[in-house]
Amino acid sequence: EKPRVDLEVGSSFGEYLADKAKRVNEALDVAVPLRHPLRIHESMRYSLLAGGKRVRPILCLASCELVGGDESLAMPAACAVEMIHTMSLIHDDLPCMDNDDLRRGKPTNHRAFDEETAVLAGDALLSLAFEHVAANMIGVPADRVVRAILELGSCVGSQGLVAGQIVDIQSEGKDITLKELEYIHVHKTAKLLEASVVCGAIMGGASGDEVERVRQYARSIGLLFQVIDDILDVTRSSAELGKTAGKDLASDKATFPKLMGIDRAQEYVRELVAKAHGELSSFDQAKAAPLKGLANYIAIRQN
Ligand code: GRG
Repeated sequence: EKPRVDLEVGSSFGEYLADKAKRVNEALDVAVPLRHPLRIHESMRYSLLAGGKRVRPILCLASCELVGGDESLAMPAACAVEMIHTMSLIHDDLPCMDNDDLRRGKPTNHRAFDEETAVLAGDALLSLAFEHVAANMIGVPADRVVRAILELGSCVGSQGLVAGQIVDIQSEGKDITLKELEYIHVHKTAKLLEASVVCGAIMGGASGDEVERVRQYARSIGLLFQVIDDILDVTRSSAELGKTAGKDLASDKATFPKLMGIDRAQEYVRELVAKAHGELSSFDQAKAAPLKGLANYIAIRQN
């Protein structure tokens, strides 16, 4: 039987998101002050404060609160995951990678500054992510900080984001299987979402069992994020072309709708939302509501 999940997101959840994003933005603004050498800090701030949905830091804060921690305990880790995400976007847009001109509705970092500065801004943001967590561990036991740093490090490196990116580059123009596509997305997208949720729980004082359950939740929403991205690509280009066969169904790029069909991809979305909700069933349901809402939000997002 197909799982039935209500994908409605109420207006109070919209307020929750806006409120959390506002505090994340304030913390990021303070975390990267404009100081000497001005150019590198301008470049870092340009991309970091350029908008974006702040899904990863909000997941981190919500996960901390799920296990009874105060938001403030997870704010440094929340900033760190957004710094890592932003660095990956800056590097992904470079001429040697995707060579993109626009990001978050603005010229990409290397267009607004130059290639050298964009590479360095990414490097500096990656390094600052770790420094920021270690420097702001006030009130958090050291073992939690070490475990969070381990999660962050492993999600970025050659078993994480970098692994996904290199396999993606190597698969360009080739036919790939659904398993290979999932490998790319798990590493490029899901690993950082997982680290965001897990770091929040660790900072909030979660037990080993609780960490494992939020990790499973995060794995489902990580995949969900990418299936939705692929569906949006198809529906957006279909709308542009005024027909059902969108750009991605026609192009070489492997996507979930292309490999499994659009109907099955939409069914997969519902299964992943149900699985994510299921992983949270043993927590206090009032405290689990934001993470459930975030799974719904990812499933119905339009950008
Ligand atoms: C980590 C050293 C190092 C290198 C990075 C370039 C690279 C290796 C990896 C690419 C990672 C990448 C760009 C993955 C795509 C992630 C993704 C789904 C981006 C869109 O995220 P949203 O929708 O964007 O949350 P906003 O702008 O809302 O934050």
